[in-house]
Amino acid sequence: MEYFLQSTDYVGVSFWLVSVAMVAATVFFLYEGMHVKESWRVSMLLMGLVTLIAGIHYYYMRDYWIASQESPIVYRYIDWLLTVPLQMIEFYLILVAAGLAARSGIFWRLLVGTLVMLLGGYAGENNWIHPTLGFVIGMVGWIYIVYEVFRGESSVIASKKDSINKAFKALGLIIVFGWAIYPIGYIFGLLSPMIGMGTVNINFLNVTYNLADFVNKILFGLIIWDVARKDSSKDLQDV
Ligand SMILES: *C/C=C(C)/C=C/C=C(C)/C=C/C1=C(C)CCCC1(C)C
Repeated sequence: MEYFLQSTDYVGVSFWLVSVAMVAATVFFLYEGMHVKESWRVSMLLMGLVTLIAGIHYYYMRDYWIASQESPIVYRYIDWLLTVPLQMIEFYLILVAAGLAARSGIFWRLLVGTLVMLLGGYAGENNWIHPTLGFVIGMVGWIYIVYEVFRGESSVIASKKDSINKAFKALGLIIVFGWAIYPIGYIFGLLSPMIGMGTVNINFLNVTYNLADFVNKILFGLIIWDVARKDSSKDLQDV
């Protein structure tokens, strides 16, 4: 049982780095949110809330890991349960912020996909169901979200405005490639015995999840910040 971070604990170091990055990102998003045009402020505030919620959980996850050297499964999934839906709202909000007529059904469908994905993963990681089954259920939820973003109602609406379409596609790429880091962590961390790659490797699982959270919360927010900023300065030029 350790109380402090050890120099050999590279997983602990990754928890540490991400926890501090989340705090810094929160300050950045909240501050920058005050300087974009009004219709983008709620979007920027949401990004700040996502990194704030993640930051709080990371402080707990970090301590949990350092003390027990075990996966902080409950903290991790509570964090995801709160932050992923907030990011799904973002998809809906950027359409609204851009003045496009979007229906809230877009958000509700993305939420259903999120819940299926996270419940599958949670049940699998806790061994309530076979980890492989949990993985399959999680994949179904994820694929459904990808479908909605690229082929569903929201993508059709986004295509009506060029600048938004670009942002939508960029966020969509995060949902595909950034999010793919999570199942990679799950496969090589938890399913390794099933694919003949030795024993469960929670070091790999946690480092990979930590990297994924960094990309999918902070980079995701930076993309929105970039669109918001460009959309705001364009308006100033129009005046
Ligand atoms: C801020 C947190 C985010 C964006 C978390 C995203 C989590 C995922 C995309 C998790 C995906 C999973 C699968 C696609 C299958 C296996 C189980 C999961 C839950 C790790």
